[in-house]
Amino acid sequence: MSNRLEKLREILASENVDAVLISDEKNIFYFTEFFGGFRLLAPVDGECILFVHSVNYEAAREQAKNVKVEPIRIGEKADAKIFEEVNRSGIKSLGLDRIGAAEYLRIKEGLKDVRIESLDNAIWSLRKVKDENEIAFMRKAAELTSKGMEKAIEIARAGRREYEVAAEIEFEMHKLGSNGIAFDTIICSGPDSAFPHGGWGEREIRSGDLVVIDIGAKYRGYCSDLTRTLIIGTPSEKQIHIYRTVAEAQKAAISRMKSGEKASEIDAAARRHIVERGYGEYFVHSLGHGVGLDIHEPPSLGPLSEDILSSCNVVTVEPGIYIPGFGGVRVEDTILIREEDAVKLTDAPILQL
Ligand SMILES: [Mn+2]
Repeated sequence: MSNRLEKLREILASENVDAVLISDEKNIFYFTEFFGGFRLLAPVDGECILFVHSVNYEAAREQAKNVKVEPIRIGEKADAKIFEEVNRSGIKSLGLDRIGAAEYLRIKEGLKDVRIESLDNAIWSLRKVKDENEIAFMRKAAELTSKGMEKAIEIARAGRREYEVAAEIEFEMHKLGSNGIAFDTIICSGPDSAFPHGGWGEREIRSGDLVVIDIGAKYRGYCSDLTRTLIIGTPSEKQIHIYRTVAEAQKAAISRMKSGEKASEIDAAARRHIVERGYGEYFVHSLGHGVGLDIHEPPSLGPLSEDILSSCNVVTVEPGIYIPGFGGVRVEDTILIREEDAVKLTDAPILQL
């Protein structure tokens, strides 16, 4: 953990910034192993201070690593307290991560003599390269998610409703030790499977349906992401053609992935395949995204991405074809990038049609 703070300090030194004030709860967790901090003030040298509201003070004192914990008591103004600390330590330049506009304006107003900079991308440059511990947690999250999919394949049959399937998958993952879900479960059947982010509803699954099942367990704060599409009953020619196209596109992308590859080229490899099969206009999203403490984070695998894949990135590869009124197919895995190749962390069968 302190290794992460050391790297943060190297960034501060190279960017010539005296300190960074971190607001994003996942960023705070990344550096302190504690969820529930309010702000983390990390100077280029000297002690890091974690400001916490008194409701989380005792928990923070017990759990937060590498920081001095400073309570914000009832009736105390958080901003004023933090600004006072910034002034007291002689900080003349301050980096920020992700904050809202109102808060940014308050900081500008409250720290008039301090130069403010964004260090959001610099912090992502750390977070997108997973360390050994993170990879172990993500493997576990992926394993729990794969178990959830096993359950889904067992129970998603004609006559079951989307919400029942969603509930049973989540219960299964939870029973096995998941700390929660990484995002709202997607169970979209029949024509609704053409909506990539469709959630789930009351629809009863019927024979002839495509059913898109997109799920993710969380473990120790780390997310996972897995999609399979089921075909209920006997598949039609068109369903088979679409399904094969998507599965082949995913395979084409994964086979090219390794450290040093352009993320946009990986998207292009999958997209080219789908375009060649005549479904280009129905692949309406990027090929994939980074996964970690957030479900969507850098690097991005899309046509406009400027990211270069590097060893220990964890990303999804999730081509899809969505035909309004007909239905959709998506196949997705969470993938670990290595020096010479890429491996799936999630595991679930792909239909052999
Ligand atoms: Mn995804």
